[in-house]
Amino acid sequence: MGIISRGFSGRSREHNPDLPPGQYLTEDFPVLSAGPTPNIDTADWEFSIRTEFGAVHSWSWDRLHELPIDDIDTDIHCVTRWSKFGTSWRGVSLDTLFADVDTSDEYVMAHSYGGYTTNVPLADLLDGKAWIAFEFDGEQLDPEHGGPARLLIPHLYFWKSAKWIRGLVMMDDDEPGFWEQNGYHTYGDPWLEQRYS
Ligand SMILES: Nc1nc2c(c(=O)[nH]1)N[C@H]1C(S)=C(S)[C@@H](COP(=O)(O)O)O[C@H]1N2
Ligand SMILES: [Mo]
Repeated sequence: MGIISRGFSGRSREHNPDLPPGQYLTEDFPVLSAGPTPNIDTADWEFSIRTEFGAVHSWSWDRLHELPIDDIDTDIHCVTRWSKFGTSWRGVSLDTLFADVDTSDEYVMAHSYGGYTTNVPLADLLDGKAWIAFEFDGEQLDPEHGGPARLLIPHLYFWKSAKWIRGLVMMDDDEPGFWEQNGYHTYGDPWLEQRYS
């Protein structure tokens, strides 16, 4: 390479190449929830994947923790323009959870405890791109941030990372979830600034 962009070293962090357009960096971890924080006991918690054939694959809290657990170090980007670098999480890869799932559908609706929904293409959940995360910064995930467990899809705007995740339902068409019905972009790539539709 050897090409250093002009003025980079003298300019402020809006020119940081890891910061998507229109974003600013924050050290805080803002809480953004459309409703109250549900109180979910891990003894009652269950996560499921439902296919177009009616098959339901489900995991209790204990069964989830018997699966291989990944350490994830990633930047996150909220559509309200904050980004946070180098967040650390632990969770189970969606590749692991989809390993035995037979589906031809290409879209997924994520459903949360409390009723939140968000849509995502299946391809964006696979190949090491998404997790069911239950630890943040070495601690159990705080309920405000989606504990006991949330979806983590760091390459898309953070509204796609459904807190208090309860299940995924396969869909043959891309249908809008909660924010997508309210004007947010159907896909939400932060590098393309796909904020609103
Ligand atoms: N269940 C649920 N998940 C959600 C939301 C929500 O309101 N409910 N808000 C989304 C939005 S808009 C963002 S930016 C992130 C915020 O996550 P945080 O509160 O941990 O920062 O969660 C996303 N996941
Ligand atoms: Mo958001």
